[in-house]
Amino acid sequence: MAISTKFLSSFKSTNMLLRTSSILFFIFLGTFFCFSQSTDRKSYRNSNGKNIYLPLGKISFADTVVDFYIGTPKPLRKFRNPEESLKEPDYTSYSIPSFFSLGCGGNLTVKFTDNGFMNLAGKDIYIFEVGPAREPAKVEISKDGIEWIYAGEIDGGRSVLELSDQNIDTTSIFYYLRVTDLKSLCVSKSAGADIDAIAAINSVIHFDMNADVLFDVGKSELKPKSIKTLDSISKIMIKIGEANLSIVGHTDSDGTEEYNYGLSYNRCYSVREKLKNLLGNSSDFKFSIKGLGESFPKAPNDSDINKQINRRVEITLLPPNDYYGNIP
Ligand SMILES: [Ca+2]
Ligand SMILES: [Ca+2]
Repeated sequence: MAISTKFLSSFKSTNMLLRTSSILFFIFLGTFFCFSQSTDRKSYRNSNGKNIYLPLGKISFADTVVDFYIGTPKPLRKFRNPEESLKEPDYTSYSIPSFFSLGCGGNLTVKFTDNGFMNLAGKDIYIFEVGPAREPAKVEISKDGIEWIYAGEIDGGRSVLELSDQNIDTTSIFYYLRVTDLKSLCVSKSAGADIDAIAAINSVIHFDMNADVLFDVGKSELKPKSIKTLDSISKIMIKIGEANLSIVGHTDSDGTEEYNYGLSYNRCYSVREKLKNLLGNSSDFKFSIKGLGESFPKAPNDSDINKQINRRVEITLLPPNDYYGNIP
């Protein structure tokens, strides 16, 4: 749900901006619900029979194919469907084409749409590679699909990545991942790495909400209309079941710094209380709230539109504390 500053600044009227933000937000929620029905299991078996635990469960998998290139020599035709690399792993045997073969030197770019991922404690990404030969591949990640960062390599014995190994920062949220076959084993019938699924172990779900949708100017009591938005978020939380929830508030530069710290904190407090109320006793969440006032603007506070961009509440679901406690 990140909306770029460039995109936002192209809007002429404040109302249009608000309306469009809301529409995009609900399209996002709709997308989420399509993908998150049914199961709450959080461990997925790799092709060696080992269970891989994903703290946020089913949403943690890559969701759409952005781009792909099939290398040469090419794999058999039946292994050339890149969609087979999405969602949960479903490999049963090598004869069933439930995975995507990159071909020698080929690549695949996927996007996570109902989750992002971060470099947090422990391993961060798991690639379910299958097939008789495990071909080495390079992995890169991106926040926006434009600027890419090297994230490491997978090979026959290692399908898991720790982003700290490449000194990747611990505050960015990534949404894109690219796997490129390294051309070292180009003879098998499924030439190139064979990808069944791509999982973010350290998945996060981030909502960047315009504060004007939730609050009247200078107020920290939620508008009646905001309940629909928070109710949608609480439904996602209930599906996840257990997570840490960070709520961070920001203001524009109108008013004193002290006033803005107070306002942004009080707004986070209202959001937390409402979410707790909507969740009831059905889930297990640990909340943290932080009011950052005007100290982290997204845009210079030099126009009404930019000020509106800066007035925001960011909600992020992260893997639960219990999970971090169990990391060796
Ligand atoms: Ca996903
Ligand atoms: Ca990590």
